[in-house]
Parts: sequence; C-alpha cells; structure tokens
Amino acid sequence: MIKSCATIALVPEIKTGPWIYWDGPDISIPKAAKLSFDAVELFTASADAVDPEQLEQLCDANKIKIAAVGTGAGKVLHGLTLTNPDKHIRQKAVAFISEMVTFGARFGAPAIIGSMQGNVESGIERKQAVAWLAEGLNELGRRAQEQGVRLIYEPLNRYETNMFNQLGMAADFLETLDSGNVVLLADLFHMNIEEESIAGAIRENARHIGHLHFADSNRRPVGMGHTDMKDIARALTDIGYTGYASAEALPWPDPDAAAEQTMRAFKECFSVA
Ligand code: LER
Ligand code: MN
Repeated sequence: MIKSCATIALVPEIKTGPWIYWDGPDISIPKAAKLSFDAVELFTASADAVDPEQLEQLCDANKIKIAAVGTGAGKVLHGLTLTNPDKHIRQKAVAFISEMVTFGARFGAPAIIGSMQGNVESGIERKQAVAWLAEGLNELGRRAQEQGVRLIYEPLNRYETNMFNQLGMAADFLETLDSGNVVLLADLFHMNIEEESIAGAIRENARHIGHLHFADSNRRPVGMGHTDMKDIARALTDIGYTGYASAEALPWPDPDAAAEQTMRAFKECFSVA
C-alpha cells in the first residue's frame, strides 16, 4: 500500500520553498504523527544539521519513519552540482551528497538528487554534462548500495534544469548507468509542466519509480490546484506502487492547514480509511 509523508525543511535561507513544515523535528514530527502520516521527508542544510540520536528517539516515540532526505541545500547554500565544469566543485558535490546518503541510511532513507544535478552550462557540450552526471550517480549509487539504501534521481521542470525534464528521458538515462541502484522520483508538480500525460508517464516508467512528490499543479497541497488526481492515483495503484506520496508542496495557507489538506487528499486518492 502507498504510504503518506509530510516534508520538513530546516533551511531558513529557502523559506519560500515547497515544504510543509518549517519547525524543528521536535515540533514537526509529533504534528505529522498526530495527522497519521507514515513518514517525514527531511530537507536539511547538511548531514550533521540534525542530531541523529535525537531524531531516532523522536521517530520511535511518534512511530514515524524517515522517507527520504533532500540534498538541494548543497546547491542552494554552497553552489555545488554534479555537472559543474570545475572538477573540484563536482568532487565537493559528490562528498556533500555522500554524507547525506550516510545520514539517511541510518534511518533506511534514500537521498534525493534534484537541484544538485545542475545544468548543461554554457560552453559545455550536453554529452559531457550527461557523462559527469552519470559519473556522479554511479559513484553515489554504489555508496548508497553499500549502506543498504537506494539513490533517488529527480527529473525537474525546464525552469530548474536542462538535464532531464521528463520521466521517460530520465528512465532512458538511468538505463545507461553502471549502477542499478538509482531510481526515479516522480514529482507531480514538475510532471504537470513537462509530461504529455502524468498518468501515462507513470505507467510507462513504472519499474523505475521509487518515490513520489505529491503536489498539485500550482504546487499547493493536492486538492488546491487543477491537477486531475483520479487518473494519477489509479495509475499508481495499477502499477503496484508501494512507496511514499511525499507532500513537497507549499505550506499554503499555512503549514498545519497544508498538512491537513494533504492528508485529506491522500485518503481520498488512495481510499485509505
Ligand atoms: C526537489 O525535490 C524539487 O522538486 C525542486 O523543485 C526543489 O525546489
Ligand atoms: Mn520534488
């Protein structure tokens, strides 16, 4: 059965971003648990931003899992990407993500590579940027595998990356990797911009999908935009998706209301009592 997840962001520099909760885990995790979320996804400034022992205690006490950890702070705060033309920056990007992989692995949570994939920068051939991305994902996929977790690669919309914007293109790229440990993140917000059919792309790329970002067309919580969720929910059920539907959505109108709306929509979409 598909599982519910709320997001927690702990990076004040990106306070306008699409994450539900903005308070520390000591406040946000009990709130998510009270609404019966199965898990939370964490977006932290670095791998040592949260005390792992405290987090473990909070998760146990509230019967909450960590679904995944985001790595975007590596780009937002430090300008690191896996496709930067400077080899030293690419190495630092791998090191940053590698630490996040280890932090997440303690909780059985995979790390997500979204904005840290970077871009084909001007003056660089696409083939070269794709080769750098493949090199980074192979290395990080291998390190994640050694620690018993998968690595998640997220296609983003055209305004955030020019690497891979659609699930199908990204799946073809993953097929070329040496590491078989990298899975796709289907983010419904990005897919609303880029896919011909969201449900169709989910069905066609079913075997690669390992995580889902659950948001409406305008990135508000599901039910507050114009995405028709019926076909999407049916596609996810039909392909036997049993991962998380993680609410990477704007805290609109406020975090508590956004969390409540997400849970209402989750139950409606997936017929959870
Ligand atoms: C990351 O999951 C993502 O979707 C990016 O758009 C971050 O804003
Ligand atoms: Mn996303």
